[in-house]
Amino acid sequence: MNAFTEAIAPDIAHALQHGQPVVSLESTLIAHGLPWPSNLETARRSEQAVRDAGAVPATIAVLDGRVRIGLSDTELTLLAQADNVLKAGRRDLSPVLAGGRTAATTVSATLWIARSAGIGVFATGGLGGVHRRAAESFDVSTDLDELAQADGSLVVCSGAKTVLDLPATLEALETRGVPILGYQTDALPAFTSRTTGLPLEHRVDDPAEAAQVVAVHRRLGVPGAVVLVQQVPESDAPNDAIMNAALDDALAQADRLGITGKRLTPFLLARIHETTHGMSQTANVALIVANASLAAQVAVELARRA
Ligand code: PSU
Ligand code: MN
Repeated sequence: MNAFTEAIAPDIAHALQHGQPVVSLESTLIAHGLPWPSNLETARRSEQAVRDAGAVPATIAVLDGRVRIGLSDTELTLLAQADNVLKAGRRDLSPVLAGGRTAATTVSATLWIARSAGIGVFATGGLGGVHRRAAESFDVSTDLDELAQADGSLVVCSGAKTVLDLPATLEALETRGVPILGYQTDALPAFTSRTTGLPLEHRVDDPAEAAQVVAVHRRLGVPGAVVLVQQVPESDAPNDAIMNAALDDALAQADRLGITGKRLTPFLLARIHETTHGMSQTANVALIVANASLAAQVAVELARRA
């Protein structure tokens, strides 16, 4: 029994009770990261990718003041379509629940809820991190602090979002003691870009090898999560020059409009999706689904070892 026992959908509760693999999925990318109807399609495809790999998907959100772990298709649709859905990081959870509000959960909130409910594997698109010019703005995502305290969790992603200061984000993860494993890569991917050229020290080449690292991390009791990063599939990777131009344009536009704080990431993603005529969006969807699949494959390996 824990605070979220009643929040868990029956199929997920059953899987957890029997030590079967479960993968949690965040909802901010549905409500704020992708436009309708591609967001709903992505949410459905991610869940299907988890099932196809032999695990149970657990999409997490807050509906009418209640944490929900596992959403029905009607609830997924509501989250994808509604325009009054809040974006909740970990610190927003208590006020959102107390106020009976509906919110999508970011990496930090989702990871915290998932771990509290006993779900140890999580998948997303790109992590939040240190924003450009953070030295003046202090804009550093709570995602990093949650990664530092999410003991024993595995987080599968495509690195951090290109809109961030990536070398600084890597440094911040190092400071917090968060190990990063490249999945079939020796460099940090940056979301829709296959590489940043920033070297990673650790690499694994299949799900069993990744599971082995997580198992050792858990056994030793080293604090924090393990991050597993993979590149966007080659066939869906957009042209880097076009993406960089779109990013510069989006950053300048955000500057002109004075958009900062938690509104910044959704604004930049939407603007880049627009100016690349969907190219970045196609890549964004592809990497999210691929990460859900990889997370499930590692979750299956972990369950086999338990
Ligand atoms: N990855 C995506 N799309 C997103 C996000 C990540 O592909 O929308 C979200 C995640 O939920 C992440 C959040 O936790 O952006 C970070 O927001 P901020 O930079 O405001 O901390
Ligand atoms: Mn921020």
